[in-house]
Amino acid sequence: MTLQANPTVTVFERSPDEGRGLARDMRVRWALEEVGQPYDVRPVSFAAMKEPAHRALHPFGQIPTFVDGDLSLFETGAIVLHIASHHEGLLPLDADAHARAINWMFAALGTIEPTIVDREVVLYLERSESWFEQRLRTVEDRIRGRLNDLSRRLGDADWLDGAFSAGDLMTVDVLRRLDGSGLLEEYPSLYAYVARAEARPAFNRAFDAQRAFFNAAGAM
Ligand code: GTB
Repeated sequence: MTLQANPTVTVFERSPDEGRGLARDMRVRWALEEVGQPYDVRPVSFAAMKEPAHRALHPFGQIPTFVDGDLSLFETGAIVLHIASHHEGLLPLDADAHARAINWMFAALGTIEPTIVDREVVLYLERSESWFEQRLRTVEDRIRGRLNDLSRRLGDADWLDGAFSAGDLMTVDVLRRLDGSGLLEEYPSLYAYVARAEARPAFNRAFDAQRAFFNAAGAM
C-alpha cells in the first residue's frame, strides 16, 4: 500500500493580515476543511515568492498555490473548484444546481472581489494623492452597488442557492475582505450571511489553523 501525501498549500510566511484570515489561502483552507481533506502548508517569504522556484508554481509570484501529487494550481477559483469537484459537500449533485454554484463562484471572483480590491489599492497605494478622498468615495459606492444587488438576491435565505456551496464559500470569503471598512454593516442581511458562514465548524478549523500558524511564525 502506498501512502498518499496530503495536498500542500503555500501561505504567507508572515501574513500582513496578522492572523485575521483575510489572505486568499483562507478560502483554500476552508474548502479543504469543508470536505474533510487534510492538507499541509508551506510558508513562503515575500522574497521567495518572486524567485524562479516559486514562480514555477505561480507565474505571478503570489500565494496560495496548491500541489496535489503531480497537479499544481495557482488561482484560488481553480483550486476551490478542483477541491469541490473531487470531494462531496461543496457542489450539488443536481447538474443545474451544480452549474449555478459555480456561477456564484465566478460572480464572487469576477464581479464582487474586483470592487473590493480596488478599495484596497486606493487605501494602500493612493492615499497621498490629491484625489484620494473622492476616489475612495467612488470606489466605496461601487462596492455598495454590488452589496445592494447581492443582498436583494439573497433576500431572507440562508445561502445563495439552496444548501451551502462553494459559491457561498467564495462569496463569503470575498466579503470578509471588507472587515474593518464598515461597509458590510450597512447591509444587515449580508452581515448575518457572513456571520452564519463563519459559524461553520470547517470555517473555524481553517481560521484557527491560519491564526495558530501566524502566532507560531511571530514567535520564531
Ligand atoms: N487571483 C489570485 C488568486 O485568487 O489566487 C490572487 C492571489 C493574490 O492576490 N495573492 C496575494 C499575494 O500573494 C495574497 S492574497 N500577494 C503578494 C504579491 O502579490 O506579491 C491578497 C491579500 C494580501 C494581504 C491581505 N491582508 O493583509 O489583509 C489580504 C489579502
